[in-house]
Parts: sequence; C-alpha cells; structure tokens
Amino acid sequence: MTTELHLEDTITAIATPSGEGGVAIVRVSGPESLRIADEVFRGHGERPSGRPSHVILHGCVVSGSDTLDEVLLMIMRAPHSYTGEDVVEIQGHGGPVTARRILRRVLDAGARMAEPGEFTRRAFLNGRMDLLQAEAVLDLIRSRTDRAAAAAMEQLEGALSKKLSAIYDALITAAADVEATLDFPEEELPAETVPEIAARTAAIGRDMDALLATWEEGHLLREGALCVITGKTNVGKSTLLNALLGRHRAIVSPRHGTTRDTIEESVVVDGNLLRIVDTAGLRDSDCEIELEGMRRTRDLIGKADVRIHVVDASVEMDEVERAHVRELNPERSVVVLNKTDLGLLVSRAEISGRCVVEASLLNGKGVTETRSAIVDLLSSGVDVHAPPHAAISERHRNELDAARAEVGKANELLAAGREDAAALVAQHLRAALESVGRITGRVYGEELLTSVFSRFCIGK
Ligand SMILES: Nc1nc2c(ncn2[C@@H]2O[C@H](COP(=O)(O)OP(=O)(O)O)[C@@H](O)[C@H]2O)c(=O)[nH]1
Ligand SMILES: [Mg+2]
Repeated sequence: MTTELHLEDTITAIATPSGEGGVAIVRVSGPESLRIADEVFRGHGERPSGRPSHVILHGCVVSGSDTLDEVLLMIMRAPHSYTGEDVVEIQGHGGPVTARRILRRVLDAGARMAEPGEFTRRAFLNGRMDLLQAEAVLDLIRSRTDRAAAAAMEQLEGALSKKLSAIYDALITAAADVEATLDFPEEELPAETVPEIAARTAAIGRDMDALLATWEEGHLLREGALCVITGKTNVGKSTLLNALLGRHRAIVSPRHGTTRDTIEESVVVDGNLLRIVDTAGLRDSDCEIELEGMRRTRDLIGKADVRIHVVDASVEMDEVERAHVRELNPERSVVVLNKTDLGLLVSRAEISGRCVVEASLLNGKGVTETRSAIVDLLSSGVDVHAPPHAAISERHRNELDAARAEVGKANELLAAGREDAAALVAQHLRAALESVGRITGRVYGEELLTSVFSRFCIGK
C-alpha cells in the first residue's frame, strides 16, 4: 500500500475464506455501492437504491442476459454500517468460482479491489472505531484460544481505549496548565502549583506502569508463549515435541544430529497457546548446517518465555551438561530428566532450584507433568487462570514506553523544584501525548495506518 487510498472510491472484496463453503460474501463499500447494486442485481420490486437501510433482498446477480448466481443482498446505509459508508453485501452460494464471478461483475460496474484491511481502515477513518479497536478486530480473527478471543472482545468494546483516553486527557490537562504559565513574561511555574502538577504527572506515570504491566499477558494471548526445547543431541527433545503435540511431527532417531534445523508448532494447553520449538542439539560439530541450527537455538533461547531443557538421566552429567544446567534461569526453565527407564544417574540435588520432571518420554511418562510445569511457570508472571483482560500489544508497549520515559523526565524536573523548567516540562508532556495518541489513533500518519492494516486480510 504505497499509493494513497481515496475514501471516495468504492471498494470491494470477497469477505469469506476461499474454497467451498455454505455461502460466499462479496462486500462493497463506498458512495457508489447502491448504484453498483442496482446495476448488478435483479430482484422483485424496488431497486436496491430505492430501499431503506438494513433490508435483505432476494434475487440474482446478472451480467447482460446471464445469471451469475442466486443471492441475498444486504443494504447497510451510511453511517450505520461497519465502515460508516454505504455498504452492500452480496451473499451467494459458496464456491470460489461463483464468488469470483460476482466480484468481477462488481468490479466491472465501477468498484475497485480493496487493499488488505481497507474496510476496517475506513471504519477507523470514519470514526466508527479507534485504532485500538481496529487492532482488536484482527486479534479476534487471529485468536486461537477462548482466552485470547475474550481479551480481544474486551479491547473491541473499548476497555483499553478508555484507559488510554483517560491517560491522554490527564496529560493534555497537565500540559495545558504548564503551558498557561509560559504566557507570563517570567516563564516560570508559580511555586505553589509545582507540587500539584507533580502529583498529577506522577499519577499518570503510575497509570502507565499499570498498563505496561499487561504486556506480558497480551504477548501470551496474541503470540503464544515461546517454549524452546533444548539439550544435548539424542536426549529425547524431538520425542518431547511429538509427545506435547500428540503427533509425530519431528523425526526421532538414535542418530546424533538428526534435528539440524528448528521446528516450531503451536498447541493449546489448558487454554494457553504455546509455540513449541524443537531445536538442534547442543554439541560440537563441524557440519555447517548443524552449526547454523545451533546459532538459531542460541537466538531462540534468548527470546524464550519458557526453556525446557532435556537431560539424558540414564548417564551421569558431564561438565558440558552441568554448564547448561547452571545457565538455566530458574524462573523460566523446566528440566526434564528423560530416559529414566534406563536408570537414573542424575540426582535432583544436582539441579536444585529448578523445576524438575522425571520422565520416560518413549513410554509417555512425564508428558502431563511437563505440560503442567510449563503452565505453572507462565502463571508466575501472569495469572493464566484469572479471567482474561484486554492487554497491550508490542506496538502499544513501544509507544507507551516512550511516553512513560517522557513523563518520567517531566516528573524529575518538577520534583527538583526547577521553577524555570516550565518550557521543558511542557515539551516532555507534549512528546508523551504524541506517543499515547499514536496508540489510540488520535495521532496518525500514512505509515502507521499501513503498518497496522496491512496485517489484515483482504475483505476485512
Ligand atoms: N530408552 C528410552 N529412549 C528414549 C526415550 N526418549 C527418547 N528415546 C530415544 O532416544 C533417541 C533420540 O531421541 P530424539 O527425540 O530423536 O532425541 P533428540 O536428538 O534430543 O531430538 C531415539 O531413539 C528415541 O527413541 C526414553 O524415555 N527412553
Ligand atoms: Mg531431535
């Protein structure tokens, strides 16, 4: 989307997934929607443009004397539609060919093909929703768990928007009060108002911190928890991945270095989305592919929400293994002592302080315990059993972090009792406002909209 998207265009797209289905919907939005409906649709009685809003007509989509499909046609007039514009939805018999034929007919009648997310982008530009709510639409579509869907719904209903608007309003008032003093010749904050404004900006900072603390939950809901399986070669890492997924995804073999690349799969455990990654085992190797695999493993370990370290417990730990165990972060790691069917030569004492599961994965022993251990670790950061709440995303966190830093600087100046600092304080508060405004979409540019809406599918 490099070109500007004009609101005066009438856009169209197939809104249902491709393939066979019960119905297929072609959506049309913009000023020409009803004129186009008149042109492509034949039914009984009054033409679509002569009908009131929110009616369903039965008829056919025609091209000259050809009938393309029997359809239901829905009319939603501006501003009472998803986009806030005149919208027509044509519901035909499901099937990729008929849907495309209807689409082509609508295009021929004067509509243009919609860009990804352009319907929702229009909903935003026409004030039907703010940027947080538009993003919630995408979160809702993408959600893989009930928890994620519930959180997205709360965001769509405005839970986050309300909190951020409150912060925005408080910042505006504080900035305006500081700026009011700039009009006086001394350009100084009157000594008596400094503590009062300082108390207010401190409170804004605390509200921001509370929102920032929801990122972890938001990350787990949207992306899922990144669980990286590590360990030496041949200890049973791929066996564990398969057991957690309940199917044979990775090749298991007694040969060292069988898994040379990383394999990622998602699974829902106790309502939590987990992204489980099987990695190339850590060992000395001169195989280029395997070395690259190990570099990726190191990278992933850095990003992991949970690290599951598998140890062959039927042999004593060597120095290399001890070093691996030492580097594990106790709050983020599960140690799986595998192959206990062959003996148990590793004692829990050697890995004290870490969450340990004794397993014989080949026989399915220890899989349930590993699952629970992962969920327990996640719930130490976020209460995964509490009802889900709308939580901020990575984009929101970046903006909010920047805003928080600005408010922090304003606070420092105020706390230092620097009465000559009015202009600086105002600058910091204005910068914070910009960032907060970009979260809700009060402040936006083409680039921001493109980055948000290009992640949507066409037709949404
Ligand atoms: N005896 C025994 N063998 C196992 C167990 N788990 C895995 N194995 C075997 O160990 C070998 C290596 O397993 P794999 O999952 O490929 O290890 P990876 O290299 O760490 O991915 C395979 O032959 C597995 O069948 C176990 O609990 N007991
Ligand atoms: Mg493997």
